[in-house]
Amino acid sequence: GSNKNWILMVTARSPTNIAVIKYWGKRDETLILPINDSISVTLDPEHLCTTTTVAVSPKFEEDRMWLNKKEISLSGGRFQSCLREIRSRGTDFEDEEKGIFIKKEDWKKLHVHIDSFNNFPTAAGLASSAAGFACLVYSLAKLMNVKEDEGQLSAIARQGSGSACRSLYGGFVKWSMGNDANGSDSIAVQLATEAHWDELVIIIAVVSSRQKETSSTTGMRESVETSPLLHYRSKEVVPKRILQMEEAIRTRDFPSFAKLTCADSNQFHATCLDTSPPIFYMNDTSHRQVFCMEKWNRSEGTPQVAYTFDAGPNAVLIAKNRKVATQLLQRLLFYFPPSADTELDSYLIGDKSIL
Ligand code: 2P0
Repeated sequence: GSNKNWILMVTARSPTNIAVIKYWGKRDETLILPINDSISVTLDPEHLCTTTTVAVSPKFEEDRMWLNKKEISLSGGRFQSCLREIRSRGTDFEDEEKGIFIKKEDWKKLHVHIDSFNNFPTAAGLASSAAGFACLVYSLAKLMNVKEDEGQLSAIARQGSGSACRSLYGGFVKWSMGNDANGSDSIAVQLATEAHWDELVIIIAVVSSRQKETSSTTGMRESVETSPLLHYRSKEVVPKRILQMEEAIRTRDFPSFAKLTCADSNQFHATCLDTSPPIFYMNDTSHRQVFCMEKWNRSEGTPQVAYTFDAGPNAVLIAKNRKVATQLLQRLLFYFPPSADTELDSYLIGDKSIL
């Protein structure tokens, strides 16, 4: 129709995810294809999530995006890949009552405005790109009436940020590295829903909210180029661990789950140290937390808590159940007490804190 006074909007929310078998290293940097499979747990959307509203209108003159209320550039290759892939899959849309008729080829000409915000401090290095790109791709797909399933959308989110493909699903998710050169089979699959193992409690102990010094993208490129351990890990270690982890999740075997999670986090950080120049993501507080959890698990005779660290010093602790989670919080407060300059409402408790 001739009505140019319309605006179509979609809002979506995506949680972040925490890898228990880590992704580290790409075989293709543009398509973001990894050198090994990975497995993650998607967090509850109440706590660490991105909310994105996407809008389209004939009045918009260019694609624009705001992140946490500040305008950011969309010129990066990763944003452009996601926008291009979604636009090319848009289908016809019509709302007769409002006089809106959009043909599938129109999506390539119409401009979008994107408004995104994180409900957690972006600076805290808590996997904001995973939730961000998952949410961007999902909301754009809904807006443009894209009919693809989550698996195919995950392959698009992957081109925004590797770990983002795993945030399209809740529960336990595997990102298969795939074989195709074009990445069509490098997608996420859900292993189990959140209801399958709902006794688990995840606690994130924020050790530092400072921005990490080496970005994941740069870090993994340097590891691929210089670390012999990374190549051994991706070929010899991860394939076996993926099978063991799938089995541990399927049977809700917490001791196996915890041993695999901790071992994989430690090996990931070992590959960082094996990189030249070495990359240090964990700090002294992180190391003390590992020591504390190992000691507790050993004294109980069977693991109570799994720990895992990403590209930063913050500990992600997974307790066997609510009772253990309560004991864990008590231990954290005892061994890592909040300092005097506590800022409770900004999640930051001095140098060592609890989210
Ligand atoms: C993971 N990390 O599996 C691993 C473990 C950090 C340590 O995925 O370059 O932001 O955008 O694909 O996904 C962080 O890397 O990197 C990450 P890109 P991404 O969660």
